[in-house]
Amino acid sequence: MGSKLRDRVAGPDTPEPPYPVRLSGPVIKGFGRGSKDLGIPTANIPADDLSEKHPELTSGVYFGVVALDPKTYKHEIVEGSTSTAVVLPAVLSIGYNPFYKNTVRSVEIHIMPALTEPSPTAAGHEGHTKFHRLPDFYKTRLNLLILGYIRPEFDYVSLEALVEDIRVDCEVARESLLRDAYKSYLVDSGKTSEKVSEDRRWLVSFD
Ligand code: ADP
Ligand code: RBF
Ligand code: MG
Repeated sequence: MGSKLRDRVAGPDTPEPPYPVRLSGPVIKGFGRGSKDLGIPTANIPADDLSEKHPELTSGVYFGVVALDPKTYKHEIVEGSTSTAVVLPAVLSIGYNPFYKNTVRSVEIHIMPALTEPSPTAAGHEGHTKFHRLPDFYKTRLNLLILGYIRPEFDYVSLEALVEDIRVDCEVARESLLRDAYKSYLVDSGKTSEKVSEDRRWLVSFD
């Protein structure tokens, strides 16, 4: 964005319509740049019918929560039982990546560590940000609940400027998800509303 001044959180303290928005799809091959060029792996899911099905999702950067099908993706921290999907925070880009001038729209999701773990993208290691990385999970079904909008897509003067903005996006997503009404999508607090429970059930169900 050029400007270093960015809000620490995005959107209202409680998700408002149209959020949460449900997206789902198999993880497909992307442009092969995420890890290689940027050091930021992004799981791509098909964006074919997105404009018809979700006209509300304008191009931009969003945050939310994801789950991967435990039948094909065994999460490292789940020992023994592999039947329940793990829900993790995520930041995503929907659009044309103006920096790369893509001609097709893409949905690219960067999965972050649990909020109980230290953030690898916290400021302090100038120029040495390491983004979260999991073992590859191509072809695995991914369910995503988009909970809010962060910013529009921008073009950048340099790769470093793009990476720095994505680093800040990760921090904004974390702070945003730490609010009670958002955290309830990540952890079952017991006093979760019926609507949130229903969305959580959808998130972790794979047939
Ligand atoms: P591609 O261009 O094929 O999308 P990337 O370099 O963007 O390749 O890497 C994405 C792949 O890396 C994902 O499909 C997934 O298998 C893996 N991956 C590893 N860690 C993550 C993560 N934290 N978030 C998203 N994908 C990840
Ligand atoms: N690409 C852009 O050209 N402009 C952006 O503002 C932009 N923001 C992004 C924000 C996030 C959180 C993520 C994960 C990606 C973003 N990208 C953006 C896409 C990035 O260029 C893309 O992931 C790589 O090119 C790999 O395909
Ligand atoms: Mg990718």
